[in-house]
Amino acid sequence: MKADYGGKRIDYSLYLVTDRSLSRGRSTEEIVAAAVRGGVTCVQLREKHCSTREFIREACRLQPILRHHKIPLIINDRLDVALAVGAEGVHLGQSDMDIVDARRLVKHNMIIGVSVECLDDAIVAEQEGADYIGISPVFSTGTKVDTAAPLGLEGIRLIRRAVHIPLVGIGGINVGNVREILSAGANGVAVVSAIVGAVCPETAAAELKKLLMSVNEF
Ligand code: TZP
Ligand code: MG
Repeated sequence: MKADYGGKRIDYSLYLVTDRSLSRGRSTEEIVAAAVRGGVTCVQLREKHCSTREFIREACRLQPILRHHKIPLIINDRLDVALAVGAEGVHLGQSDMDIVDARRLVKHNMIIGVSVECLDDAIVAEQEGADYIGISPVFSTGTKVDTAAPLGLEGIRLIRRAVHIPLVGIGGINVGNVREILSAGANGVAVVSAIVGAVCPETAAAELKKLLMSVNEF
């Protein structure tokens, strides 16, 4: 489940993606701290509506918690924010900065993840030097409205056969289907509502973690 990154081992198995709108009035810091106690292995700060300053402040608030547990912080969309706070990585969508341009700026000092919506995107992402791929979406989800058609488990299998870098499924993942995602060939699952929107994010993360670990035992 762990992938090499410049000598560092990155565990993508339980990848939390934040979302203020689902937080039920709790702070992102609070949600992330609980999710870390529950066992998440990677955290992406995803801010779509706040100012750049607030994005940076939020990232700085998460860093002590994540660094204490050696959990990488990945910044969604914004390489400038990732660089400003010294985050471990950036996650780029198909309309964000090109991987090649991002890599030119950060060399191999930062993880670069890319969302892909089809097999061809995945092949290109690997060729261009992405460190991991987010398969988006695997299942339909109400959390993100502008998604492509769900790729399903067959999409994961197809991409797994074509690329070698770590794959993380995202979209509609919960305790009912988390095991299938790994069995189809993904290295991890990225979840928003299943943890952020849970009454107890710690318990929700712990339940997902337990199920993920049970796949590895076989
Ligand atoms: N990218 C593709 S689907 C998605 C993102 C950010 C949202 C996934 O949310 P959920 O609640 O885990 O289905
Ligand atoms: Mg994006």
